[in-house]
Amino acid sequence: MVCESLVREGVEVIFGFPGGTVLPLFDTLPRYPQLRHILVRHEQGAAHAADGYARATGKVGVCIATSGPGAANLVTGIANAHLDSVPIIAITGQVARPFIGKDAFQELDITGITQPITKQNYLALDVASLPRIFKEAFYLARTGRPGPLLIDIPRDVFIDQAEFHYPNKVDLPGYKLTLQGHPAQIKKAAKLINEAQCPLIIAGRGVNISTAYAELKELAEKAQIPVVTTLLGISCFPESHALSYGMLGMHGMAYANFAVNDADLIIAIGMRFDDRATAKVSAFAPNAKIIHIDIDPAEIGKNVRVDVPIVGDAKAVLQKLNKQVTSAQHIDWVRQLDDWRRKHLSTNIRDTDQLLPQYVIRKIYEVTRGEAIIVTGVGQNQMWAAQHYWYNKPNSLISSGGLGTMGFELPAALGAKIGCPDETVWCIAGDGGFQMTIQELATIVQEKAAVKIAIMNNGYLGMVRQWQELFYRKRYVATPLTGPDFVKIAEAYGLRGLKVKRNEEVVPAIETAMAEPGPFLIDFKIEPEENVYPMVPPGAALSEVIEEPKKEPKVITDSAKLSVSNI
Ligand SMILES: Cc1ncc(C[n+]2csc(CCOP(=O)(O)OP(=O)(O)O)c2C)c(N)n1
Ligand SMILES: [Mg+2]
Repeated sequence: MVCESLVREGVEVIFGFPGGTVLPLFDTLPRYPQLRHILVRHEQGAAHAADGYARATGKVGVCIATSGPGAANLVTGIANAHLDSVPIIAITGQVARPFIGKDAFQELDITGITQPITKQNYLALDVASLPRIFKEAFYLARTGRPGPLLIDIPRDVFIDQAEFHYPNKVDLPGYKLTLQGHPAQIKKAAKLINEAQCPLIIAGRGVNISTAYAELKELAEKAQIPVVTTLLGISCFPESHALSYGMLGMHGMAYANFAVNDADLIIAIGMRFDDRATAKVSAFAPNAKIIHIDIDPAEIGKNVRVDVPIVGDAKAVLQKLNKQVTSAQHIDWVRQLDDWRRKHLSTNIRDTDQLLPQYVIRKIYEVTRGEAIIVTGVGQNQMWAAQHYWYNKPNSLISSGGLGTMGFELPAALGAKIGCPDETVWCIAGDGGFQMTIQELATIVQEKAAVKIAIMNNGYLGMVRQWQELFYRKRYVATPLTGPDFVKIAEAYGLRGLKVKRNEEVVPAIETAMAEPGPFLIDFKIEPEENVYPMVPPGAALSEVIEEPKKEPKVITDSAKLSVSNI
């Protein structure tokens, strides 16, 4: 029933790891050759791979784990998908029904544990309910605001029998979708847009999810509205476009942050005003009215005041909104932004003999001609990848935004490559994050997934070290980090690798990686204490962005200031 349901839902790939309670399911898998099972080396890798697969393809990612420790190992990956609205379905084994509640061997209340981090979860106590549960779960994963679901199946349910009836539709009276946007709200929004002198679009992951690329472009071009994006909104609007002003937020472009500060109208589309994007909320967009388009009504007014909320799917709402927006120029406003951009070139790279991570990322951009899917870790490497690769292809950045999960990079890159075998997939890893899920190199080799890996090896938990440098008087507690010889590690796992220490080696190494038919690893020994700039210090407003390293860094001793913005 499980396999049959997966096939009916069009599933082609499952990332999993077996164990006692899911053995009956694994035993059935060979009868379903349509379902490609990929054996990961740790269940966290299965969840992240399903996540990367889902983000890259727009399909639902599926992962399987056994009860107890297997299910527990999925939790970080499920939480990660929850925070970034990624549709994945996790199937877990559970102890047999008579043992539930007895602390049986490998029993864990995984539905209890994942209740706050799933869109919905199920404990399937009746075999006949399985088709309905699967139908519902896939429907919920795909519709509205996507998210993770978990289906927990006791071992004896797997081996029970019932007739299989796959429902044609779901019956979920409590699940109401608002997709079209209220016409009166759309009218109000159009009026504000038509009257604005300094309008600014902030586009988030919702635009990527709803594939509202053409609609966003039409709005921006028709009314000449500059566009900035959140981290997860990157690539929903071509960064080469004259109206693109990059990413906003803590490590966003200075000119993007200035634009938010001076705008008289913010049109926020499919973004949730995360604190890394808004910085100090009370000082966010002080001069602007705010239109917020989001599919999830719970996001409206959650973090910032909103003048015109529109609940709906970004694509559907923009289609209607565009009809009511009149053509405009906003010449002075656009000129002002261009002026800021000229004076505050946030993507400048120092000319130096040192191997700078920004330079490495820029060269990956140049060699791949901006056509790769980039999957990042978390920390400095992530911010450099966001800033110095220019994303012109829709949906080409995969990154852990909401949860900020180190170790996401390698398994998510595997998932993206499995889902998009014809695309070039580069994994930009931190030396810390890479060591958290390094074991998935074995999966990559076993599956012949040609992932290209670039480790930004600074010998530090770099982003935390940067905070210690700036805010804790350079006390580098627990951030210096040794690692193995990553090239030897690669070879031991069965893929080729190169170590790069000098600028002139960068491009040849990237080209070698690209020419290799299989996976390839490059260990870039980057400048250890390079920092990410621009930076809006924790607690500061977007307009207080620091562009250059200060000689005497301001030390924040007030721990309350840090508490809202933990790394
Ligand atoms: C699982 C997890 N643990 C801890 C953190 C806190 N954290 C954020 S960035 C960072 C440093 C990451 O180091 P590395 O992977 O080497 O990347 P770098 O910043 O050096 O590029 C840490 C520890 C996290 N985000 N995720
Ligand atoms: Mg590091």
